[in-house]
Amino acid sequence: MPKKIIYKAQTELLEILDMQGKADAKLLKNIPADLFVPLYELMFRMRKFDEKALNLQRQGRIGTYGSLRGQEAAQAGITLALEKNDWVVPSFREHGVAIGLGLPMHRIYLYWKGDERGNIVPEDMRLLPASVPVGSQFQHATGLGLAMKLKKESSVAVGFGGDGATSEGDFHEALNFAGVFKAQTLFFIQNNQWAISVPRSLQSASVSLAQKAHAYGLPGLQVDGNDVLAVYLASKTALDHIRSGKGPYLIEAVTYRMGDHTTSDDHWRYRSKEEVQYWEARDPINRMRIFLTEQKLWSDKKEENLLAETTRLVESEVEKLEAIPAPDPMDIFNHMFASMPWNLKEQQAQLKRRLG
Ligand SMILES: Cc1ncc(C[n+]2csc(CCOP(=O)(O)OP(=O)(O)O)c2C)c(N)n1
Ligand SMILES: [Mg+2]
Repeated sequence: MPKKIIYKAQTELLEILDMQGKADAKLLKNIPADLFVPLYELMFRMRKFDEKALNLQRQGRIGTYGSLRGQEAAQAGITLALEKNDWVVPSFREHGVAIGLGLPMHRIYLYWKGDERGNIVPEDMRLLPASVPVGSQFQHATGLGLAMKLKKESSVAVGFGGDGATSEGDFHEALNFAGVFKAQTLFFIQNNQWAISVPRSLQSASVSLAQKAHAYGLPGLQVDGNDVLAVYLASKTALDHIRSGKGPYLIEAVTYRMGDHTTSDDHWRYRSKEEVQYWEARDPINRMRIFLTEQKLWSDKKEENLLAETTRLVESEVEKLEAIPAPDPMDIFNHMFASMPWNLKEQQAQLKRRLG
């Protein structure tokens, strides 16, 4: 018997805005025009939140912080495509998504202050706490997506992870399971080119991360993650696909972590000036501002007002943060075990004596 081709695949890349802020007119028609300004404003808020966090860390007012600078389009595009009842399962860099969902900034700063109370999500939000073990979020997202299906809800669970997270076994298990059981899950990969100091080229020999979806029987789409319009459209397409019962979907948003991995890192030890400059020229916020200005939806005056309003918001959130009393040191023993093991009880008693 001659050999037959049993499977052929191709992976698409979606881009709408070019570097001059010009949009593909045909694709643009798929995006409600009344979202253009909100997408920009949300990215702007994320950037100001982030700049303040870095300053607070350098002043010793919060602890180690992981910046999202450069990833604002990826995070705003998906967030504004979500519906109220969708589940968000973040890793540790999705503060922009949390802001977009309405989590007050001071809660997020509190978490990065090393205070786990900042990681307690209000009950009325379908947002899981930030989670540091790389890749573990995907399995939670698959589980939630399956739960939504069994409950016959049209909600989707979105699991976030980075390029590095796609090398974890968890990622592959989650995709495999979701594919077989048609979980209502969107896997949203922010490929920011680096996993701490490990470049994308050492992460996988695949041409794209999006194509990994094909092996598990689900669609995978690559999108320009610094083009907020493209990320919105890709997300909307994926969410509609999942809501209509066709099963899970994977998006790879190609973007760049413009700063250090966290404030404990120095990215200049492993990245060149040229590389960083290349991506700075692709800053997602500047690109969208050019587009809005060309569309006559933006002006210097509007930018000035937005800056003043956002600065006020961020400052008032920092005031709220700093008005929160420090946690009780005894809390360190709580919330881990249903009944405390003997050795922790001993340590608890010791600390109590010490604190008087
Ligand atoms: C299971 C696990 N291994 C290692 C680490 C240490 N670690 C924290 S972030 C990170 C890199 C993650 O890279 P990526 O998934 O690309 O996300 P990014 O930090 O770029 O947003 C590593 C290795 C961890 N937190 N969890
Ligand atoms: Mg990464």
